[in-house]
Amino acid sequence: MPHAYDDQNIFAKILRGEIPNDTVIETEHTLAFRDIGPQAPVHVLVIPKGPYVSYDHFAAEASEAEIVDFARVSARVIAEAGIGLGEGGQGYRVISNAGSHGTQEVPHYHLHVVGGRALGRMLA
Ligand code: D5M
Repeated sequence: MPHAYDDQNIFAKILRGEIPNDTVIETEHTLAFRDIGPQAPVHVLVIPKGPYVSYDHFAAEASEAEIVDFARVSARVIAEAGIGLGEGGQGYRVISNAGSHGTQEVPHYHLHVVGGRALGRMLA
């Protein structure tokens, strides 16, 4: 079954400029912005600008340019927050919830970048 994208989801509205966001990095294919309910000192969401629902949808159907840009922006978010191991940071967690079993709330693919404190074994 193909992935059905709902263009009324809140991240689609952010991408269209209909509601504000706290942007960290924006590129041609990718937007990174602060989560509205941060669960740690660093909590940034990285989203592709294209209409992808989930990790598997994005990874299977996005162009290589979109995928590389997404990965590089995610790395920049980590580096610029000072949490990356390459910068002497103490680490972080990246997580992507998908569908009902994954407890996904917003049906536009996003990566949570979380850090700045010891996170425990799972993100609550
Ligand atoms: O998580 C969806 C995440 O999106 C959740 O951590 C809150 C965040 N969120 C919801 N609305 C906004 C706006 N308007 N700005 C920033 N962050 C937002 P999920 O993985 O789908 O469960």
